[in-house]
Amino acid sequence: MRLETSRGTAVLVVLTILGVVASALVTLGGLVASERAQANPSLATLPPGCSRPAGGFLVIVSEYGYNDSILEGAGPTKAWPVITVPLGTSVSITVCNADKDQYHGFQIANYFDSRLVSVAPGQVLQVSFVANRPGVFQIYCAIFDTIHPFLQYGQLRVVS
Ligand SMILES: [Cu+2]
Repeated sequence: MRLETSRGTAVLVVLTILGVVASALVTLGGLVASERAQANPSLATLPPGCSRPAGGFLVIVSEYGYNDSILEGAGPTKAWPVITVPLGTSVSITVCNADKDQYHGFQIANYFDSRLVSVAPGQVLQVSFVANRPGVFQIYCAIFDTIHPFLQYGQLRVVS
C-alpha cells in the first residue's frame, strides 16, 4: 500500500516536471519565433519591384512561408495568409520571392491554377483576376520546396 502511494507520488512528480519543462519549451519557442520574426532578414532584402499594388495585396514568400505563415502558426486550423474580397472585385496580388536560394510556388484554387507556377529567388510575380465566383479558395504552393507543407494554408475568400 505504501509502495503504491509512493509510486503514485513519483509518477505525479515526474508528470509535473514534464509539464514544467514542456511549458518552458513552449515559452522559449515563442520567444525564439518572435526574435526570428523581428530579425527576419527577408524583409530587409525585398526584390526590386516588390510592393503592394494599388488597391491590391502583397504576398512575400520567404523561408518563413507566405507572409511569415510558419511563424504565424498556419495549419489545418489556422488559415494564413487570408485575402478577403467582395464578389466581382478586380484582384491584384504581387507575389515576391524573398528567399535567397529556393523556388516557391503560388497557386489559388479555381482562380490561378491552370498551370504550375514557380517563383524564382528574387522574382516578383503579378497575379490579377476578377473574383467572379464566391467561396473560399485555397492559396498554396504546388512545387517541391523544403517548407512545402507549410505553404498550403492560404485562403482567398470571395464574399457576396
Ligand atoms: Cu512547395
